[in-house]
Amino acid sequence: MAYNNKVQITTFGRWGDKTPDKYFHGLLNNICIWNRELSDAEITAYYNNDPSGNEAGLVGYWKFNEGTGNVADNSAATGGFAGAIYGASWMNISTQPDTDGDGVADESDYWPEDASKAYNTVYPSGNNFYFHLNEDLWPNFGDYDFNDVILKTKVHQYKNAQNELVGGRVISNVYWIGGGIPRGAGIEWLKSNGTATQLTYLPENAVTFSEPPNVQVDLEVKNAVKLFDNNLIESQNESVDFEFAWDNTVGGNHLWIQSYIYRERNHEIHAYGSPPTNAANMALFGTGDDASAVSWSWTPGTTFPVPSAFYKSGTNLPWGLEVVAPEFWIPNEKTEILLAYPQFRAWAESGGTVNPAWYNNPDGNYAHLP
Ligand SMILES: [Ca+2]
Ligand SMILES: [Ca+2]
Ligand SMILES: [Ca+2]
Ligand SMILES: [Ca+2]
Repeated sequence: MAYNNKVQITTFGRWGDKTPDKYFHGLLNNICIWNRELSDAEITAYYNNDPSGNEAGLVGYWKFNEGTGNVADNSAATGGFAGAIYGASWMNISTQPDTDGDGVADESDYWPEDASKAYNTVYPSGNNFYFHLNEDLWPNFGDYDFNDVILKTKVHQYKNAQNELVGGRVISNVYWIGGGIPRGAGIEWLKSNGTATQLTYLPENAVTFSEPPNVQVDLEVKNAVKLFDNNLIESQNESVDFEFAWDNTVGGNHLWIQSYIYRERNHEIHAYGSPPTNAANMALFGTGDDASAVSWSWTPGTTFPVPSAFYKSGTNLPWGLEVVAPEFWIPNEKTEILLAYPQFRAWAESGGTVNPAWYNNPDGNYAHLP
């Protein structure tokens, strides 16, 4: 890849858009930028031996040998482009213990005695949670109070010293139960293209799970678990906490998780645009108020764009939603979410472009905290 000399700012260890959770959790050293394509032989040579700095085409070479201060000098002979350091700290790897020998110093290693794992990233970041809201009367709107099952969740992603995804952890709490029907909840794992605009079905056992109480591998669906099976309505305030292992040779380094509830096992309700699992009763789609597609393929390797054509009404209203926030005001029982959140309808019907922060503006006459 040729170096683009029109780039205004180049950032290492962080996405350029400054989103706070998009940081590289690891060590950076000897970063080179070349303005020409390297041959395979050159790549091998520079993998084994650092460049001297005056090689043809080497325009950026940050060795990070300063060891102190806020500037990383460019050691390429062409000079210029000293780097300003923000929010990173220096580490002298020659003096840092690395107990498990995975190449990540103990101080930076979330598992200093386990060479298979090094970094843990928690989503969503900070004091935010995923809130998964569900209306259990799909395919009809019914009371449309959207409070029948609300799960509050954090997802951890584990990476190894090579920054490859190797597993993670799900901690999910039953934040609210506002309906008597639901029997269980589920989570299905898919491969993502990294921006979650394209998802891919994985072959069996690409993801494997621990099964503490209230968590069971779903034998009908590949790479999925059942939570609180047959016991969801008695489980308010209860939590599940389990780990999963991810085979990155099959699934790559980006995952996507979709949560859903079910009434009878084949009556599934998913978030807007998420497809049903292969255990769902497809005859329900396109009935009542639902205007979804009516057929689908779950073959491993099948890739599809999201949002897909499922779980939406003719005017784009959903039956399941994901909100990222520190807390969520619950629509009062039998009160339409359209009343509890005055900005909701315009948000949903616009496809999410209008009122993107609708969930921060409940009407306290029609909504409450738990
Ligand atoms: Ca280590
Ligand atoms: Ca480790
Ligand atoms: Ca309801
Ligand atoms: Ca309800």
